[in-house]
Amino acid sequence: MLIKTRKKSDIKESQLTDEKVYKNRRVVLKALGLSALSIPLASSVQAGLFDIFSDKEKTDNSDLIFKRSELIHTKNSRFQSLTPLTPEDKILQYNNFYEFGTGKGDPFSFAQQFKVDPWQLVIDGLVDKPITLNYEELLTRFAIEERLYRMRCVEAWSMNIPWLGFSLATLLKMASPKSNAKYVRFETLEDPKQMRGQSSRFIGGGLDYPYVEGLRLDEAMNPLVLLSVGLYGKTLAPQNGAPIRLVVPWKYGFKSIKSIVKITLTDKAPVNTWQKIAANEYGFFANVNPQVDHPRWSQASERFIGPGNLFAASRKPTLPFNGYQEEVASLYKGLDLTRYY
Ligand SMILES: Nc1nc2c(c(=O)[nH]1)N[C@H]1C(S)=C(S)[C@@H](COP(=O)(O)O)O[C@H]1N2
Ligand SMILES: [Mo]
Repeated sequence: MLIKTRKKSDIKESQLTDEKVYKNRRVVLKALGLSALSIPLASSVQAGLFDIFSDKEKTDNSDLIFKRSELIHTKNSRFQSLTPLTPEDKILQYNNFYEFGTGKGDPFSFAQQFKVDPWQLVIDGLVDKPITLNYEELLTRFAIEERLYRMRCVEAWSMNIPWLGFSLATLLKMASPKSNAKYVRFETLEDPKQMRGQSSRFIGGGLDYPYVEGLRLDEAMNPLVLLSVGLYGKTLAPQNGAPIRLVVPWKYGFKSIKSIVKITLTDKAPVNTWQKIAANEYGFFANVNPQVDHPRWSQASERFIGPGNLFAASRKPTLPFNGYQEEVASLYKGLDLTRYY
């Protein structure tokens, strides 16, 4: 077999960089089926994505992008009407995941090689039956359903996302919480080698890692709370929190913690990551509330990221509890939502 080889020294460094950047960009966009939206990829990700000297380039470049698999699921008929959905490419490329950097394009750029298998999710603390689930079990132990949910970031942008997953309550019941369990604490993977934001306070936005979130047990047991393992019919991409992440649709997005390795039942309220860094701006509850502004901006309306130009996204009024008040308002009876934001 004849293999055509070129010596690296045949090409000047400047040419090499340009060609590499150009080709990688084209290949990555193609792999994602992208056209209009093209967030520039960071160069350090492009390096190593593929080798311009190998023949690989001509055949298959899909290994540059994390591979998502089809997930068998049913549609939950209660949560099927939400239009328009945010297009898949935007959900995959406009992210908050500070472990990979603070820019909206950083998680997509820097998470494609993230290892989700092997994985271990542990449910422990005040439970009678601690549980450990591996990667395969996360995807096969529970009946997976599709639910279309609104997602509202505390930064006042929003999306409509077709999640795949199962109710957190199902898993918690399996673990049999003890009667003194009052809260649920969630923790993201800590792995600075894979998550660049964990190895530098500058890249990671000065947050303390691992990222921690928490819910009151009665909130956690509400059937709306989803453990998501996929979206748009396929397993999650790393930038969206693969292999498993929380989705709490009536709370600001930062509560929906990604890439979870630990769920601990406790009798004390967990201090969540954002509350820890700025308690006057981010509370424990973080219920979407158009009447309680963030100290630095209004929460009365939001920029909806739908089909069309990302930067011409439409504004719409923010709904109390993000539109889920019928399901969850009773959880907060008698609570001063201005004080417990
Ligand atoms: N571990 C971890 N989870 C996280 C974050 C993060 O930085 N780290 N960002 C949160 C924020 S602020 C939002 S808005 C959502 C965004 O989810 P998405 O990128 O899948 O849309 O993830 C949340 N979960
Ligand atoms: Mo957010």
